[in-house]
Amino acid sequence: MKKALITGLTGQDGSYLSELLLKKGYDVYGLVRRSSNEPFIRFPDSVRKQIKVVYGNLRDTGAIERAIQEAMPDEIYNLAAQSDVGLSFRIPEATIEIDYYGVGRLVNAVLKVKPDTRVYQASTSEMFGKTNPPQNEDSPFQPVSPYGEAKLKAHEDFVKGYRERYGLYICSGFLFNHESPRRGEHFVTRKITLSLAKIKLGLQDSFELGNLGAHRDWGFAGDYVEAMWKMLQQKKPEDFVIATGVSHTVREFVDAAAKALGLKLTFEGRGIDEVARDKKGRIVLRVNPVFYRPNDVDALRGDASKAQKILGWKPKTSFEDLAKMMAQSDLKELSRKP
Ligand code: F7E
Repeated sequence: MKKALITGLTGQDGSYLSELLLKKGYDVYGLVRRSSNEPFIRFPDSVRKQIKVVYGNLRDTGAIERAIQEAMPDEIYNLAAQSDVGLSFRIPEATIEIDYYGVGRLVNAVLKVKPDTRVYQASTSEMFGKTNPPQNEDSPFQPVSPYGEAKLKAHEDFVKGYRERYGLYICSGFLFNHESPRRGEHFVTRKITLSLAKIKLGLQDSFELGNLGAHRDWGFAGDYVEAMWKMLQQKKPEDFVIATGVSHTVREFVDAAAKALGLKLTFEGRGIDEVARDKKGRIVLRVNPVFYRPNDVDALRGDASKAQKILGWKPKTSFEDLAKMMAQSDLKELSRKP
């Protein structure tokens, strides 16, 4: 039986990946941050029971080494991160601490305890930043956020660097935005579907967003964890862009999610004066500059043809189906609550 250790197990990607690996017959271990809240909120009980938990985090070398000693994994998936791009402008030091130094602690622990472990590093489209789309593995990196900077440095020093210097089997997945009903509520897609579902049910009148014109290449997280696994099953470690190849604006996501809930919205105005109205003319969405970032990536659209050719991977879920899945899941959950 193969063994896998997942850091960031309790996040969106960790939950889908652990389900996938359990289905494939893996023994799954998770490095989990101890917190006062229930960390397994995203997990069905049947899945939770099968996972072996090691408490610790990427700030703690001793905990990382203990997790590797306990699991003696064939594969490690490093999904733990301070992954909120907007927040990274406000907490750059903590972002670097986890997203850069944390990766360093992990790869050094792998070399010390079990150097034949295969490692997946969650790299990101944020590293391409201002580079014009479509972005592929050969595109230049021009990050604009502390998050993108930290992830890029981790890729250069600990993925490329440790692969070349120490022969570590380590791959970067340059994953473009990937969403699901399990997405954290502060990311834009989930904020939109949750707000619109509340508006549909009369629990809320309106909501606010920042940059409606930003383009993102949004896929379904459940499809993307398959690619992570495939990367670690190859003869040699390589890096891959994982994306749908189609991009949409934040405004288009609002529209698609609204349609899925039977709400017809009309957008009017520009910049911070833009609003969306429902068919009765009521304002349901306003722009609030508070949600703008000091520097945003305007246009991301990935070219995943290398992943298709070498891994045989391609996305299965369309943009419209993703928006519908998320909006309907939020509507169902909210309708169930007393
Ligand atoms: O923002 C705009 C915002 O926070 C998407 C992370 O998983 O994917 C994610 O990073 C866009 C940006 O994701 C709001 O300015 C407008 O242009 O959902 P997001 P992100 O920054 O693209 C990459 C691949 C990662 O690696 C990251 O870890 O939406 N936007 N209004 C807003 N964004 C938020 N969060 N909230 C708003 O109110």
